[in-house]
Amino acid sequence: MNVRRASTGRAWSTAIAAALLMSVSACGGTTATDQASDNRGSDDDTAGSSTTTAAPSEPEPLFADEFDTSGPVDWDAWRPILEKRHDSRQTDREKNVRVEDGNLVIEAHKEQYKDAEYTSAMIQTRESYQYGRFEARMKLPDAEGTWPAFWLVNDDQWPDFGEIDVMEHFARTTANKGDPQSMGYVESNLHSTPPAAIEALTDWGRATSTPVDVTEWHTYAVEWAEGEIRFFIDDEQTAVHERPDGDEPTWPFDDHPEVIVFDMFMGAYAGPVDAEALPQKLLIDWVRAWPLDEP
Ligand SMILES: [Ca+2]
Repeated sequence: MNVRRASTGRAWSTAIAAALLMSVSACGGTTATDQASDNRGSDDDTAGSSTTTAAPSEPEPLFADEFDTSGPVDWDAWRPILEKRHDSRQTDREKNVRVEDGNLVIEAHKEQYKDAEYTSAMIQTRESYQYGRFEARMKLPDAEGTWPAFWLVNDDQWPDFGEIDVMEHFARTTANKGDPQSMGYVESNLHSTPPAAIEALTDWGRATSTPVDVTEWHTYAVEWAEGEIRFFIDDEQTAVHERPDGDEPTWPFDDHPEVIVFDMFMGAYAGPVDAEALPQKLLIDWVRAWPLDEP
C-alpha cells in the first residue's frame, strides 16, 4: 500500500481542501489552482519534502464515493448484503437503497418481506483496505428502533479478524440488555475475539459513547494505523486505542484488510421499533478513504 501522508485533523482538512480545489481546477475553475498553491505555501505540514513525488497536497483516495449521481447505487463498487439481520431484511431495491439529491439513502420501511416485518439495506465495498483515514458525512434518523452504522469489517472470520465501528447509533430511549438509554449517543467501538469471555467481545475498554445531535450533519472518521486506531467526530478525536503488549490475539487489526460498510438495521440492540415513524432515512453525503503516513 502506498502510504504517504501525515495525519492530524487540521492537516487533513487543509490537504483535502487543497485536493478538492485542485479537482475544481481540473474541471475548469480559474482561481482554484492559485488558492491551492496558497494553501500549500502557508502550511508547513503539507509543504513538499520531496521533488520527485506528487505534491502531498494532492492525496489520491484509496476509495471515494461522492454519491452525486441520482439513481441506483454504483454496484460495481458496492455489494448488497441480502440477509435478515436482527429485525429487518436487507434488500437492494431502490425503495431501500439508492442515490438521491447528492446522498446515498438507506431507507427503512415497515412491510412484511419474506421472514421480516421491516426492510432496510446493507452495502459494503467490493474492495477491501488496510490502514487509512476512513470518513463519511452522515445524517441519521432518530426514530426509535433504528440502528444506522458505518463500519469496517473482515467477514472471513468474524469477529476474530476484527471489526471497527466508526459510527453506530442505537436509537433507544429505554434500557436494553443492561445498557441505559442510548438515543443521542454515537458509539465508536472495536470488536475482536477475547481469549475467553464472549461477553467481553464488545468492550475491552474499546467502547466509546459520545453525545451527538445525530439529526444534524456530522463527519465520522477513523484513522486506522499499524498498532493504533483513532476515532473522530467532526475532526475532534473521541478515542484512541493502541495495540496491547503481549496480548495480540485481541488485536487482529494489523493482520487483515477490511471492507467499508453502511447499513441500517432495525430493532434488537436499538430496542422496540416505532413502526408508526417509518419510513426513516439514513443519509450519507460522501465517503472517502485516504492513505496515512505513519512512522
Ligand atoms: Ca454527495
